[in-house]
Amino acid sequence: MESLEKDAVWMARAIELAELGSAHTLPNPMVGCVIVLDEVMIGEGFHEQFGGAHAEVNAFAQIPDHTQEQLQSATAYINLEPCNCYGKTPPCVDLLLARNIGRVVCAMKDPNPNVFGKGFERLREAGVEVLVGVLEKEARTLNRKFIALQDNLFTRPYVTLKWAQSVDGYIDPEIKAKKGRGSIPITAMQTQKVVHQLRANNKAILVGKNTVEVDNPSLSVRHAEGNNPTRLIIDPRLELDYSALNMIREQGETWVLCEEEGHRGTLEIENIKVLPWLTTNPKDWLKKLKSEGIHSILVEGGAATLQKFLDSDCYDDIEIFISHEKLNTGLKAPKLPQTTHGKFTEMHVGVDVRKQYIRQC
Ligand code: AOF
Ligand code: ZN
Repeated sequence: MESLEKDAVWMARAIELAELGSAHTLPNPMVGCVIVLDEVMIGEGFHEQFGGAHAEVNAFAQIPDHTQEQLQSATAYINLEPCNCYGKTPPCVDLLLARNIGRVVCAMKDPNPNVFGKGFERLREAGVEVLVGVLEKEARTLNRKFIALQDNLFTRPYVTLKWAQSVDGYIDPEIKAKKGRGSIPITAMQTQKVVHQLRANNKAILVGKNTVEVDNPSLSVRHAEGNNPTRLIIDPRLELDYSALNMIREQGETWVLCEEEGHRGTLEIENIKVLPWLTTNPKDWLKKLKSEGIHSILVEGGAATLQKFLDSDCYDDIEIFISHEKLNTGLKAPKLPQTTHGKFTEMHVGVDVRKQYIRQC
């Protein structure tokens, strides 16, 4: 195998490890690190949670017995440039230099302005061989939410639109489903696991008033590992009966977005925050949500809410889960913008198909 191919194999492992932190690292990046000596992995680790040890620290913790001399011949594979500054943890560049690593291979530069190339610079100045750009596209895709967070021009949260539909394009067997019916999943259990992982990987989950009325969903993370996202409900005139909602009995917060004129004083229900920010253009109130720490949102429905996000160009990723069964009639799935046509990738999830559109970064 050529050396670049070998580098790509180890980097793929670093990316795989990094992804294990998907539900716990944001707003930090997902980072994995693999240390290799004579073509053998001698230590590996990942950034497990926000505020916790960085990937490099966890990887080096596995190799206490190797001498400085041995590590001079070793390579550290990291999917992100090592940090050179103090945040909640000390600089990883200091650790790499203290352990006398000979070579560092990274997938991408850290877009955090406090790092942004300075980590590479310090390593090179100290005589470490540095190679940047191995599996860069994959690494950028993995950390697309983190990249957006570092971009001052990206003023709203990262938005993922998600829905499930039948193979003939319906998201519900009924056009106007009855109140309190409860949701009937269109897709299979394996898809539910993927969807729950998406929930855990986002700071908030958003649904419209109709979905709440019809499904009374709990919007919790049950079939994957991770915390419940903050629940955001769009209820322009505050018409829902909040005390009857299943979600308020779940761990985590519920926030309601209403119009200024729909606001009728503070709701006296524990854990519910009322935000009278709703306007016709989601861009305005999304910006406000971001300033409240909502850096990423999974929009789960219903059709009208999803269409609103599509039509106002407020989306980054689109996740469509398609069952193999036909419904023949019912509520049509949202209409995709022309610009997304031909840009979806398809993969099987058990008996269902996952169609994914990802923002270029
Ligand atoms: C790395 N390895 O595993 C991660 C890095 O507050 P702190 O100390 O956790 O630092 C957060 C910043 O460090 C984050 O914004 C990003 O620039 C970098 N993340 N760097 O070398 C890691 N998670
Ligand atoms: Zn670090």
